[in-house]
Amino acid sequence: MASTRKTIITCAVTGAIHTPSMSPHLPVTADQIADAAIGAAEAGAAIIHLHARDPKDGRPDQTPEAFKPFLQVIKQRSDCVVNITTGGAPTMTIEQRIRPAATWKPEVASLNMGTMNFGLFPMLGRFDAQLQHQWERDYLGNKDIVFRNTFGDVEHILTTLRANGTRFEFECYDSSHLYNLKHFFDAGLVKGPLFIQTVFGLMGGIGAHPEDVMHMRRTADRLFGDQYRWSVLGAGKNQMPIAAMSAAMGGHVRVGLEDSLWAGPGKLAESNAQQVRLARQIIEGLGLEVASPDEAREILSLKG
Ligand code: KMH
Ligand code: ZN
Repeated sequence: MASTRKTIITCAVTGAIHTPSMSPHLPVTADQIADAAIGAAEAGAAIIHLHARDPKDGRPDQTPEAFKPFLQVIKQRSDCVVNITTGGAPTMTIEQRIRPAATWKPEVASLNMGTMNFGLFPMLGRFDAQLQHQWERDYLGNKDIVFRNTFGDVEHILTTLRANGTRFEFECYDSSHLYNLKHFFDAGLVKGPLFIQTVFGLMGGIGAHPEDVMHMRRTADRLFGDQYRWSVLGAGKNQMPIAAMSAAMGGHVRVGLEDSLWAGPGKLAESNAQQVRLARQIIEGLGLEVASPDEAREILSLKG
C-alpha cells in the first residue's frame, strides 16, 4: 500500500444494522442524519457514508427519495465527500440497493465484494428487552440472512455507477473478497487507486484479531501493491483498537454509529462526531494529520 501523508476519516452515520431501540443517539430522521453528517464532518471526517431510514420507525429505506432531503442539506452545509451505500440492508434486492447511488451520482459509493452469511442475531440477546418494533424482532432474529453480492451483482453495480464518475469504497469482509476485487482489477473494470475498506468482526466475515488485520493488509499489499489505499472498519468494541492499528501503519479509518454504538466500554456514543473526535485523537496522538475533504479527493482520485 502506498502510504499517504494524511489519514482519511470516514464516518458512517447510521447504517442499516443497528436499530433505534439500541441507542437513542442513532440518527433516524432526515434532519438527524444531516445533523450527524455535518457534525462528523466538522469534527474531521472527510467522507460521510450514508444510508437512509424510514422516519416512522427507523427501518432501513433505500428509496432515492429518502436520501434527497439530507443530501441537499449536507451539500449546502459541508464540502465533505458523500458516499452512498449500495449495501442498503442485507434483506434488500440488488435493484433496490443500487437506486440511490444511481439517482444521486455521488463521488463515492460502497461496493460489497462477496456474498456472505450476515449475523445480525448476536445483538438480540443484548437488546431484546428494549425492542420496540416488530420489524426489529423479525429483522434481528433472522438467522438466515445471506448478504448477496455475486460476481454478476458486483459487475452490474460497478459498471452502472462508474458511468457517472462514481468511485468505490470496496468493502472486503474476508480475504476472498480481496481476491474477488483482484479479478475485477485484472479485468480492467476498476482502476487504482482502489479505496479498500477492510471490515473486521462482523459475524460471517473475518474476525477482529490483530492477526486478522495483518492478514488482510498483507494480502492486499501482495495483490494490489501501490494501487490501493487501505482503510479499516472494526465492528462494535473493535472500532477504535482497529482504527489505531491502521493509523499506526499508514492506513485510513472508518468510524460511525453504523459500525459501533459505543464510545468506550458500556458507554453509548452520544453522537457520530464523538467517535470522529476519538479517532482524531488517536491519529494526532501518533503524530499524524487528518485529511480534509479535498485532500481525501486527491488521495483517492475522486471526481470532485
Ligand atoms: N455496515 C458495514 C459493515 C454498505 O453500506 O455497503 C458495511 C457497509 C455496507 O457499510
Ligand atoms: Zn453502510
